Amino acid sequence: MRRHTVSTFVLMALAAVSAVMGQATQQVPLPGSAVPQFVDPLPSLPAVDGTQSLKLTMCEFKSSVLPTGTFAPGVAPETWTWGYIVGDTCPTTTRSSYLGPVIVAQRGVPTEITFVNNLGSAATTNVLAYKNSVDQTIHWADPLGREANQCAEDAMMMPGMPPMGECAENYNDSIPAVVHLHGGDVPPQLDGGPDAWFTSDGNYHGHAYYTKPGSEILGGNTAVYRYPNNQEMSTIWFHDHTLGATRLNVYAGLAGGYLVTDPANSSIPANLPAITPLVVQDRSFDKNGQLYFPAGAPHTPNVDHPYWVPEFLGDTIAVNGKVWPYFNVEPRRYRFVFVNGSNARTYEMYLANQVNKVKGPAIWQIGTDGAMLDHPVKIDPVGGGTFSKLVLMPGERADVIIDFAGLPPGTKLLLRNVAKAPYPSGETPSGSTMGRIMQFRVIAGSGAPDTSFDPSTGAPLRAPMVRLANPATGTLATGVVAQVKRQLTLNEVMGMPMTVDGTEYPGGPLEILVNNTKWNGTRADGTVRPDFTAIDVNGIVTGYSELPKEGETEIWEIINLTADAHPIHLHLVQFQLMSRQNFDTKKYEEAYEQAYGDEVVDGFGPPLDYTVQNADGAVGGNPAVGRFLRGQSKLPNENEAGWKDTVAMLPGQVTRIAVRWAPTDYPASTPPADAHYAFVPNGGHGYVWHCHIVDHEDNEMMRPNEVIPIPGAPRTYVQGVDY
Ligand SMILES: [Cu+2]
Repeated sequence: MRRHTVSTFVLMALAAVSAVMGQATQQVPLPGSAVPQFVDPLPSLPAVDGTQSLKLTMCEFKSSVLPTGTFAPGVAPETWTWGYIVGDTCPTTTRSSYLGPVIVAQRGVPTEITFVNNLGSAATTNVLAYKNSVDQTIHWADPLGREANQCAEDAMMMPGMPPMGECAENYNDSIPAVVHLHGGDVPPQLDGGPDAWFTSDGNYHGHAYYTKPGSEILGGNTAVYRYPNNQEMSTIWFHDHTLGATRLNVYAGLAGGYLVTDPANSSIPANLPAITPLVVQDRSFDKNGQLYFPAGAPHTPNVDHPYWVPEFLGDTIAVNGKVWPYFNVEPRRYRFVFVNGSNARTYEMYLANQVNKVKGPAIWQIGTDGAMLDHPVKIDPVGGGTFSKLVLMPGERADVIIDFAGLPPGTKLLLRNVAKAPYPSGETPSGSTMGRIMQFRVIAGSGAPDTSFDPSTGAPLRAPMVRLANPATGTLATGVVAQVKRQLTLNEVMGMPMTVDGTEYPGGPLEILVNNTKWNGTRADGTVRPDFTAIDVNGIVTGYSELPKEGETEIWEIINLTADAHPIHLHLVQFQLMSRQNFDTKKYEEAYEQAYGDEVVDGFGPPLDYTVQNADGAVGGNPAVGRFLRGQSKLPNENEAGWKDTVAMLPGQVTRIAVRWAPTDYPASTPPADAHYAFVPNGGHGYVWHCHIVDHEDNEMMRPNEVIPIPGAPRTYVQGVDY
């Protein structure tokens, strides 16, 4: 392994870095073990009517995130946060949650939302986690126009050398933000992609910024999006998606719920219990109760990126914006929608009695990211096996029913977490802290019979969903033909270790990539590979490699060459998991290096021509993985065998998904030329696909894709008219 000892020159630069870091507001971390549990109730997230036009303002305000008594007895601590506030007035009093509302939209009725960025400036923000942690050495939404990304390029050209000058400083100007509707079936202009950001002072915009024509008069800190809501009933959500800063904006609080209801679909039981959303997010705090991101206090510097950390893992767990809350339940059925809104933490969840440790009741999953399941799936902690825990990686949701019937009032249940972090082979969470998510307290019920939908009867939840994949065989469903197969890799790029003052620093991850390709698809010299398609969006050229055709079905085989699991998320579409299969990583990596000819060049794309099919008939520019596969294909877990927009891709495995670039409810036999969207799915910056570990997404584990529309397809949702 290459290793170098730094020169005096670099040591001086490092001293300069320390001096600059010293200017940041120092934060002393508060250990999670010092935070009291189950003191305050679960905040409820207000529902707002999405059949009317809405205004959501991004505001800075105080929330009572930490429990009462964390510092002084009986006093609720106050934490500076950001959030989406309904209306145009930012709160001046402390709120119970930083999270935005749950927008209840209706299928077929568009929701027009005016988003206003009122977050102010990084120079004056009270959210220290943001102020101290914006990293100018990663490719980010730099409002000061350094689109050439000099800091990032310097970091890449001189691996192992610490960034210098302004590259090592925190950002100090107007805060950029943009809103993405995660799981939303929306035109690309409304996707809220990473380059569609706009600043709070209205002066700076990413090159893919969009607002409804005619709304420019509202000012440059505003974007008006009119979502079509044509999709099936789904439990989606919205959150920030700013290039290279999403991890900080979401960490500060910019997320909310979005429910697409489908009252016209009479196959969905009418007696499902009302939804209680449960947004699970790990957080850390300083001794003043302020949000703490690891860069905010002395830490082992990553010399390549002074403030970015490969995976943020907090030491407390907040649900709906409150750390370790309790929730009172009557002995009857409840419907919860879990949202893993964490930066990097995976949860493996089950319920257990807090006193006698008896496991249960079971969690019945009734819906996945993008639609209802056909039948409820029982996740029984007593049963063992793969279905004993509800596993959610960042970005995933689960629509569930839990039946508390038969539990005596006074019973206390813990929602436990046993997922290792980083997932799946990191540290086991402590049973007294990160092994606990929240508490359910059983209180006396009314005694009236529970007439809500009973998942244990096995009754259907819907008319059977369209199947692209057959969950019993791990192959495409009968009658489904894939027009394209892609094999794409997940790669981690390691920095060079270095020695400073006799102390050895590991190089650490420099960036994490999909298909060994940078976000903008260009090489270090700014050129686009000949096998990529250069597209100019408002003067910025990006190299695209995924250009799927609307209506076509594709198989994506994602080859995970890293040591961690990654929740891979595709915008626009819901897809279906086909299977996962182990492969010989060592032998495949040898073939990969050989295909490169000499040494793999990090960030230069796949080793071979992307557009040429390999021996497995797959494009993507990678050696065929087929001959390196080992063992049987693993079928999806029953509760994953539905419409997903984010799915866990484990290390050492190839994960296969079936993606049709069309709405979910066209019959599987629909000819590609007829399976079209209501809008033209093309233009702007297109869509993106990425890892939903937000720290990874922020450091290049994301690629744009452009959908090629079906020519002449009828469109009922028209740009310039409807949005
Ligand atoms: Cu990742």
